[in-house]
Amino acid sequence: MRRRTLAAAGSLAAGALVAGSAVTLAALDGSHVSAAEVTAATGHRPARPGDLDGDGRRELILPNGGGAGVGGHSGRIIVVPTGPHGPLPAQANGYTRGSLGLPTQPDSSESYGDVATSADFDGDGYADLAVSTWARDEKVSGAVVVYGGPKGLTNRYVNLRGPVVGQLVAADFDGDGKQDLVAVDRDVSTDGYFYYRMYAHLGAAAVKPAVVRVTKSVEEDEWLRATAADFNGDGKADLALTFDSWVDEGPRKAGFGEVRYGSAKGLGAAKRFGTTWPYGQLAAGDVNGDHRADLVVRKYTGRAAGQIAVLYGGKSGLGKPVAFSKDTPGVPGAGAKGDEFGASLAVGDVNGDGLADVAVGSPGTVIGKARSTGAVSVLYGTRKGLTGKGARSVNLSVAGMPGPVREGDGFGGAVALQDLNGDGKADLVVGADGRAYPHHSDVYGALYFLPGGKGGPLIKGMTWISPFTLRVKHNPELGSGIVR
Ligand SMILES: [Ca+2]
Ligand SMILES: [Ca+2]
Ligand SMILES: [Ca+2]
Ligand SMILES: [Ca+2]
Repeated sequence: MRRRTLAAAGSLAAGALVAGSAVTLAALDGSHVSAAEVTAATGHRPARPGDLDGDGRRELILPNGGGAGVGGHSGRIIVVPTGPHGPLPAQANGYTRGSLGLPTQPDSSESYGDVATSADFDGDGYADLAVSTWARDEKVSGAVVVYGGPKGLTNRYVNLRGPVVGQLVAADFDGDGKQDLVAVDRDVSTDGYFYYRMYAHLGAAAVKPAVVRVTKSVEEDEWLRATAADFNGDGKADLALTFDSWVDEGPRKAGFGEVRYGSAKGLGAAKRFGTTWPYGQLAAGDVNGDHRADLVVRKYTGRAAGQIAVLYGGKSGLGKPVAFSKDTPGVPGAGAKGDEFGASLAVGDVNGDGLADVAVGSPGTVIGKARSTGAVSVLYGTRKGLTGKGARSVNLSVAGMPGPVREGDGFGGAVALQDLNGDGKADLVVGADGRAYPHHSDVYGALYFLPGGKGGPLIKGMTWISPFTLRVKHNPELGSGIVR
């Protein structure tokens, strides 16, 4: 029924990941709540998401579903180790299904690593990685969880068979101190509905998922996206989903957002938070410091410049959407047609004041005469909520960034706010999957790491990650996604 080619689905799925998957604050809250419990049980403290080798600093993990692997394996995950100054691209490793010892079906249509998320599922002090995998053989399709260890990813895994995964989200939804995994369908099922699968307290063995129906397919090209955070502050993570649908890349025909609150019995019934806005990408974190996570979501505006909305968490759940755009006072630049403000979103505390901030990608932004060069805006959290005041904007023409800008760079097609240098402030990572290089005909893409600081992301201290600085060579789609 889906008409999109696999290649396109792969690259978009990786892009979609940016927006959404598991999260920053909620995941951290979840780990915090559970730490004592799990420590008592196992003698270990669960690792933060992304800290595969348990050294206290998370790695930069990149989906590279289109990356060529060895021995006929298509797709891989790239793990970039980190140090006190951030990512160390010269020490990066690429992991294919074959190199991890996962079940394979070497086949040109095989795909692995389009989407992924990280959490310490077995609570052993090493973060683990859930990765999507697709092949003609259904025994190989679905997702796998690869466990971490002192040297990073190990060859220990569990295979979670299922349909093609559009997104993976990890959080503790039932509050038992163990991380749960939600796998969202990429495609409509044979009965015409979209589902998600919930693997409760996954641990070190495969568990039978609860299969939950979300919505009926209405058009031919549709996305179901998800993120998780504790919006009502009851210590259990909640699942937010958005659905949007369109025909021939035209305006979205339908869409909604919904939230399902976590409870000891798992996720509750869906509550819609918008039926008039088609929503898209989403991310979450505590923007106003009231210990309840807030949801940030893209509002589709057709060819218009783009908007995002913040729905603040409260005792009884999410509040009403409050909109922000490039035209919000204080936000640099002015909204222009085709900017795609909100095409990627990330939430994290970049200036270290204890309140989460929001990074918004606008990969369609024109810089000078170069179309779709792209920009990223950073808006700050305050006790009164998100503000445009003091917002920053970064693009490849700014002094200190490795320009020159070129048409189609797509800077900001992916963003993440993750503490990669371990100083307690979230660092900004920006993907530019359209970045081409002189004298190279292929488009490889690039990523840019900007450390967090008191004044926001610091261009001084930038690390450039490209096919030329990364030990893993030849990376089409580099910068199309960043694993949460
Ligand atoms: Ca683990
Ligand atoms: Ca909750
Ligand atoms: Ca809040
Ligand atoms: Ca902040």
